[in-house]
Amino acid sequence: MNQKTVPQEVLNTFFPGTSLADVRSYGDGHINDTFLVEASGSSGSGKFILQRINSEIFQHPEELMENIQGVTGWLRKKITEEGGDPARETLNLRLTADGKPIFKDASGGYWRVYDFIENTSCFSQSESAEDFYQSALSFGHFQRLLADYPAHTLHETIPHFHDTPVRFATFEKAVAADSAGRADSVREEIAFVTARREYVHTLVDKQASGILPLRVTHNDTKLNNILIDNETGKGICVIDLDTVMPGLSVNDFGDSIRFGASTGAEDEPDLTKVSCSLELFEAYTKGFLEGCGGALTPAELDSLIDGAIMMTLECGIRFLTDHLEGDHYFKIHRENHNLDRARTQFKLVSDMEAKRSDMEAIVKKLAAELC
Ligand code: ADP
Ligand code: GN1
Ligand code: MG
Repeated sequence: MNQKTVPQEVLNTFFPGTSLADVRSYGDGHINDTFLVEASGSSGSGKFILQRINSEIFQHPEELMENIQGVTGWLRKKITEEGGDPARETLNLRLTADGKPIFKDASGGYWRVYDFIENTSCFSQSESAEDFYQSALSFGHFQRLLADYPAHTLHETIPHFHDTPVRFATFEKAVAADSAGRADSVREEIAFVTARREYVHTLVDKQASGILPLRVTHNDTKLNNILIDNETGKGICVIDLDTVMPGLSVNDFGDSIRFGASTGAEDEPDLTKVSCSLELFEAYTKGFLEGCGGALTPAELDSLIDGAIMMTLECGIRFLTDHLEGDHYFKIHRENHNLDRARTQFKLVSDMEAKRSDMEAIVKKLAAELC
């Protein structure tokens, strides 16, 4: 669903008595509809991020907002204690006139508003190893600040979100059903996934046997889910908190590598431009280990590379599944967009598999220095 207009009742609810200078689509997330609102008036002036939550994907938006209120409240307290600026370093929700963080419109759409964080940039590809390093510090730091968060209070906003064997089973069903009639045209990609049938269990098995601990994790650690301060160049705010849930730290690490260590865009059609940069991999690993502040266990350090390969494979499986099912999950902007995305992920998986020993050497060297 890609709704491009905002009902008046939504604006009246979040911005009563305010004249709105501008409301326009914003950002390039794949899931929610995001708008930038510029307002002036008695109940508050300034810029805001208004979002229509994708309630086909997040089926319990009120629970999701309970998570976000809890997590942002916790972060605000910790950031203040550490001498930071909570107005810029975490998301701040704007409530409705009756104190709610969410509003349901007459046609069933769910809406929320955050203060807009000014003078920041959000990158859809790494422009420099330094920016990527900064994002790693931020995601590692985020995990450290939430290390003692009461995990049992968090709702599971998307069940089995990073359960790769479940993603694999859903993919196999999509191939069998072939509801969009596309399976024959993607036999090579299907074979790529099927060849990794056993591998998809690697991390969930380690979690089930207690080798890898569950932590409070972000679960969607793309570079464009960090705001970088335009003046200092530092990663200041982790955004897109919809999937904060108990999970594996190696998946947070891995999802960042999947997206930000690639030399090409996530949807680059020319696969010769797509590979995993070892320079970017090293920059991120350094920042993540520093940001986590020595909290990772030896087993987690040992599984970082599997985190990178698994998140990339899983994301490729999800894009290919969506292509096979007729593109109902991720927003697409052109024909075969999900297929192009799946192909970049599989190219990266192959490249990381080939570079595993180089990546291992980098992790070993940095762990010895920093952990
Ligand atoms: P999605 O779940 O669709 O990815 P996000 O929550 O990541 O949505 O928001 C989409 C984009 O909006 C972000 O990539 C970022 O550019 C921008 N954005 C979101 N929240 C803020 C904020 N509080 N201040 C400034 N920009 C923001
Ligand atoms: C989605 O919301 P966004 O665009 O940050 C997706 C992630 C995928 C990512 C791929 C809730 O993230 O899981 O890794 O696209 N979010 C959800 O780019 O499914
Ligand atoms: Mg996002």
